[in-house]
Order: sequence, then structure tokens, then C-alpha cells
Amino acid sequence: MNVLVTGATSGFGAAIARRFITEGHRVVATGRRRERLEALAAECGERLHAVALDVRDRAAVEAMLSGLLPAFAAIDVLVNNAGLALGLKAAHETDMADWERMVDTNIKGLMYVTRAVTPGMVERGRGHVINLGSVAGEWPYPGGNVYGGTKAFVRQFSLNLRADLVGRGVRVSNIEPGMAETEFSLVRYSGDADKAASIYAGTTPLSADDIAETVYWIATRPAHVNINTISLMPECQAFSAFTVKRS
Ligand code: NDP
Ligand code: 8X3
Repeated sequence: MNVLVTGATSGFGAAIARRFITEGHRVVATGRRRERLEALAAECGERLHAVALDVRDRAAVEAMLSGLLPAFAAIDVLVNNAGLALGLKAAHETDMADWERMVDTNIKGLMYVTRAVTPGMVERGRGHVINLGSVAGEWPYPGGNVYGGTKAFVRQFSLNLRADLVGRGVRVSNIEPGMAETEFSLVRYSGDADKAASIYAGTTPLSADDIAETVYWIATRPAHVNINTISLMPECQAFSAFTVKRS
């Protein structure tokens, strides 16, 4: 299979790229950090094609896809993984630039890549779009405001894609992980490593390999099986009660 992974320079994306390479597939690995892409390419060999790409740049997304080498051009599996959360401020205190960046990356970037890849899948009658949603797209929490909103988009967009693509041999799946230790919190807390580490302290969070395993399993079900949505959390994480403010 030819697998396109966005956000393959770190966390889930890097683990997903490695997993498919290990299983003998070809991977187009993308992300903004060129040095990380070069290291991944050196590690994985010629079945991995690394391309620097900012998913917020629609023209760059389209150019990257139309310029792929023939061996990589027919994408069988698209893993829309690139994404981020920025901050945990309350909605009325947040920085509008952070909100815009999350919308531009998690929603618009995912739209651009999906729109560019799916026509080829439909034409070939074969393909699979696997989106990285989040439990934050289903469950609210303080400070989750726009990040959770972007992942709710991913959830509904995935279901609506299914509605459009039904019967065409193109599958769509949405994975909703809970707490997983990657660079996610480092990004959310603007590079504050201590704060990021404190999120995972005293827990056994999900790992990037847990998500790579899930993506690989979803992608290797028989062609007639579509996994619509998977929600997974570490055993140490669960739900909380509604908050009631009393006077
Ligand atoms: P990481 O921060 O470790 O990885 C994020 C990846 O996204 C990086 O490779 C980064 O690459 C890429 N990325 C960010 N912005 C852009 C952009 N504009 N263009 C291209 N690539 C971009 O986090 P995770 O691996 O944890 O996150 C992966 C996905 O999983 C995200 O969508 C996240 O929301 C979701 N998720 C994460 C959870 C967690 O707890 N970790 C739980 C649920 C969902 P680069 O900076 O090089 O561009
Ligand atoms: C990442 C999980 O709970 O930090 O999507 O929002 S959470």
C-alpha cells in the first residue's frame, strides 16, 4: 500500500510511518520540520518519501500531491494526523491567533489534503481516509474550546465523508484518542517542558505506538469492513461529573 501520513515528524505520525514501513508498505511522510523528515528518511530507507509540507498551505498541498513520484502517487491510505492544541485558557481570555492556527491546521489543513487525495481514490475504486480526531471532539473540558471544536469537526466530517463515498471502495475512519504522551503537550504549553511533563506524571498514558497499532489495524481490515469511529483512552483516564456552581 501507499500511505500518506501528515504530521510524521513527531508523535503519532512518526510512529504510524514507521509501522507501515516495518510492514513493507510505502510511505509519504510530511511535516514542516525538514531535519526531522531527513532523519526519518535516513532511518526508513527508500520506501519512505519525505516531503516538507505545511498543511495550511492549500497550493502547497495540491502541488505536493501532483508532484509525487509515480511509485508513491496512488495513495491507498491517507492518515490525516497533523494537528495541534494551543493553550488551555478560557474562551474569553484566549488568544485569537491560537484559535485561528488550530482551525487552519486541524480543520482547513485536513480539508485541503482530503480534497486533494480523494478524487484519485474514487477513480481507482480503492482507498482509506483515517482521521485523527480526539475524545476532545466528543467530551467538553475547560479550556478545550476551539481545540475540541476542531475535533468535533473531524468527527462529523468523517461521518459525512462516509456518506459521500459509500459504495465507491473508499473507507473512512475516525480515531479518537484520549491522553497520549507525545510532543502534543509541549506544543500546547508553548515549549514549557516541565508543564508538559506534569500532564503525564503518575500516569501510564497511551503511547504513539498504541495509536500506530490502531491505525494499522483499521487499515488492514478486509475491504468490506469500515471502522467508523474508535475511541480509546489509557486505563487511568475516564469521565467526570457535570460542574455545578453554587452561590
Ligand atoms: P505531536 O505534537 O507530537 O505531533 C504533531 C504533528 O503535527 C507533528 O508532526 C507536526 O509536524 C504536525 N503539524 C502541526 N502543524 C502542522 C502543519 N501546519 N502542517 C503540517 N504538519 C503539522 O502531537 P501528536 O502526535 O500527539 O498529535 C497528532 C494528532 O493527534 C493531532 O491531530 C492531535 O490533535 C491528535 N491527538 C493527540 C492526542 C494526544 O494526547 N497526544 C490525543 C488525541 C488526538 P511539524 O511541527 O514538523 O509540522
Ligand atoms: C488530545 C486529548 O484530552 O488533551 O486531543 O484534548 S485532550
